[in-house]
Amino acid sequence: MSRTALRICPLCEATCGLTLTVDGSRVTGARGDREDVFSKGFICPKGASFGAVDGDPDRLRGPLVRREGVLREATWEEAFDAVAAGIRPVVERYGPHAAGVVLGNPNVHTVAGALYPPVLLAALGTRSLFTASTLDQMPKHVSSGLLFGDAGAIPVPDLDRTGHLLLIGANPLESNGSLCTAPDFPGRLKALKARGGTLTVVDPRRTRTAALADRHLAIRPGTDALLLAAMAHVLFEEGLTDLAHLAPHVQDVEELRSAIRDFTPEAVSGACDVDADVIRALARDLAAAPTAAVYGRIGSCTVPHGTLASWLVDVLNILTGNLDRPGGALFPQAATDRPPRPAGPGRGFALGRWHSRVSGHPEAKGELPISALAEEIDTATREGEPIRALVAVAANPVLSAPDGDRLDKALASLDFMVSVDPYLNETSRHAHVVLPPPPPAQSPHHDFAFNTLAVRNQVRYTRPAVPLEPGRMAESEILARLILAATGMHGADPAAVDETVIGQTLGKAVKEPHSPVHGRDPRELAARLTGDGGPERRLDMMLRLGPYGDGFGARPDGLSLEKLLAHPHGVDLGPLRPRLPQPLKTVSGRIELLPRPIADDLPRLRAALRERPAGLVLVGRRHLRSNNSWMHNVPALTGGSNRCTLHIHPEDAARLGIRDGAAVHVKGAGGALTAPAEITDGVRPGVVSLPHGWGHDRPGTRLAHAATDPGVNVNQLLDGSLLDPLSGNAVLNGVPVRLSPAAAPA
Ligand SMILES: Nc1nc2c(c(=O)[nH]1)N[C@H]1C(S)=C(S)[C@@H](COP(=O)(O)OP(=O)(O)OC[C@H]3O[C@@H](n4cnc5c(=O)[nH]c(N)nc54)[C@H](O)[C@@H]3O)O[C@H]1N2
Ligand SMILES: Nc1nc2c(c(=O)[nH]1)N[C@H]1C(S)=C(S)[C@@H](COP(=O)(O)OP(=O)(O)OC[C@H]3O[C@@H](n4cnc5c(=O)[nH]c(N)nc54)[C@H](O)[C@@H]3O)O[C@H]1N2
Ligand code: SF4
Ligand SMILES: [Mo]
Repeated sequence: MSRTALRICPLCEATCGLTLTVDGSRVTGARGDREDVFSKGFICPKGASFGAVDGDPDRLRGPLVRREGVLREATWEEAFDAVAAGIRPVVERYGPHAAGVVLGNPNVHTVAGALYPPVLLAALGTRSLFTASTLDQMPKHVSSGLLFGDAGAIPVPDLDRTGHLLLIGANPLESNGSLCTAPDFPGRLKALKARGGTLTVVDPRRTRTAALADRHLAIRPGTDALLLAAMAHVLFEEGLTDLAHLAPHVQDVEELRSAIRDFTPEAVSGACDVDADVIRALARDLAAAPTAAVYGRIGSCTVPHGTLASWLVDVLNILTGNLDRPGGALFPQAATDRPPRPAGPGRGFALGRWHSRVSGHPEAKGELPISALAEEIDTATREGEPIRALVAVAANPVLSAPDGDRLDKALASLDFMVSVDPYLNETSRHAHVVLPPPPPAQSPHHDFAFNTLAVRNQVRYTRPAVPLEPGRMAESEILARLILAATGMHGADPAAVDETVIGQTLGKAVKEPHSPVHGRDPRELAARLTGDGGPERRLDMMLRLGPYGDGFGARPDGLSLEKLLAHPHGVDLGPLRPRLPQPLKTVSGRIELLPRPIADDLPRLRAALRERPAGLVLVGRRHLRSNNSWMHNVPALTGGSNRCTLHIHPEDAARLGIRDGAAVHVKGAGGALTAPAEITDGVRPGVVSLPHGWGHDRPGTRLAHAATDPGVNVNQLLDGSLLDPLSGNAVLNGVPVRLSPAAAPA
């Protein structure tokens, strides 16, 4: 007997509602939920393969513990015993920073990943935190921190209402969007065009997104900050700035004008490979559009000037009065956000409060660059102890971060490592303990992270579509037990972790004058929480304290878990609304348009005007049926055009004597690899492209299908030394490489 169940898709940032068909504990089908308040039935090929992803036979069914060097099946009790025995001695002997934590991308796609890692970090007290953010959007956090005083305040393009979208280094027709949660991003772009709006795409590749655009600029990789600075320059020079409603909230406009004086279109044109006339036209069109949004993503972040480019994206939105207005770029307000505090000066955003031990990289947002993880493990210094124990949750840095071969060796040298991961893969194979979470159908879902980045305010929650199979443990319980084991409380009741958080949060809330529960008794509030277990009680608490919440009775129409459960397809909270100045937490209480660290980094950008390395540079690409490093094990999602090939322009191929399909030797600073050439004018001359997340040929993994067509690890071409200095973000795009035809077939 089959039945249906709702489940929000966790496989990308679009957060589509799915209707699953379930047979026993097996998911046999997935279609778009037409009643979902946000996704309205949209689904992509990955979502449609939810059942295959969920039911992958290579998913681990129970914990593994290393005994005499070999990972063997064990009980949960043995596994957590081993965690406590592995981590505690390291922390006690060498201090908390000798225990590192690595958090990977899927943490933003699970309830457990949102609720427990912050507790783990606070309890452990380690500064050795490395996450996928420094392979991704850390530049945006830093620019938001500096501009708005809050690293989490990221403006989102108002896709459904804008008249003009300038899209930089993003390919939502493959990625389905990022830092802009929008189910059916492709449909929303088509709707923009249908209502007479314009779409401009800046990308060295002619992507499917670029093909949809009114104008496509095949920029030279890594030079977007120059292009955007020149656009800002034109706005000033031609008197096209108009801060409009923003004027009372912005400072340092004149300082900005003089700081970017020398970034003229003529000066940047040669570096960017974009005509000065075109840059002027881009700036004029942006200023003339009734509403417009500039939006930058991976291609604008994972480059040497990632923070400057991210800053300039918002600078352009501000100078044209498009920030915080309908049709421009707005700050979403999620249902689980903290209750909005009254507007006014805040504490501001600090960078570099501590530095990495080996290379002295500044922390950003409490994190060290993941590019430095290997050296923080394998290099002893006088400054302190290397990392000797590692907790990895949903992370595969051996493939996703630079120089996986070095990291591979470093991980093998650890005293202890635990991976919370459903797979035995390139990274988790080094663990002494592997704790596998259940498949997604057996987990609840709520998008704590992506609702703060969504193009429409809405809230949805789905309970597990399938009950936990015998022997499985919910990921929330795994993480709660891991926290206890790592912090000297091994064996305590995991529910205590949630109850402690609830007690602390409510205790704080009742003291805040702007909180809806100001002055009440936290124990009385805790007793009112509903929900099946700790994570649901915490969700209930956040909803009720939040901006749309019922305030524990203060606003009876407001949100609570109970109300959300009564609306299984979600609750629509309306279009994005202007919110300034409330989100600002800068020391001045205003938007600080030219923050000191940014001004100090401009000379480096100026130097880039004159640098034009000869030779080819490498960029990445994504495929609709992939997801970073962990979906190549699902037969339905691999093959066809989803292959690890080197895209190369016909002119470059001819010059180098490379034939289509032939093996090419690619050499970078961190290593070399051989991949088959795919000759295509989809990539501009001077640029080659390889996707990331491949290279599934290491021993000791359990990824049977992925191993049949392993591909190569593009990140082996990097040595980890190329970073955006302000954010510590890895440079993954615009990397110099040398090519030659390979002797043997790829
Ligand atoms: N060259 C190059 N490199 C890149 C990029 C690029 O564009 N180019 N992109 C970068 C970006 S944007 C990112 S975000 C990173 C991603 O890099 P990572 O953060 O390493 O993420 P994934 O590669 O997706 O690997 C996720 C891991 O989580 C596991 N996992 C899957 N589902 C779950 C779950 O529900 N719970 C738990 N606990 N684990 C789970 C998977 O088995 C896998 O081991 O890669 C980066 N690397
Ligand atoms: N199908 C699929 N979807 C995904 C993922 C996936 O792996 N597969 N990963 C998810 C994750 S973790 C993320 S962060 C998002 C990322 O979402 P997007 O940012 O949309 O990622 P990409 O599709 O890699 O698009 C980046 C584009 O930047 C271009 N580019 C490279 N260098 C430069 C440059 O210097 N300047 C400019 N202007 N462009 C440049 C590349 O050619 C590429 O087309 O996607 C998410 N969604
Ligand atoms: S677009 Fe993303 S969230 Fe929607 S079905 Fe596809 S993978 Fe899932
Ligand atoms: Mo990402």
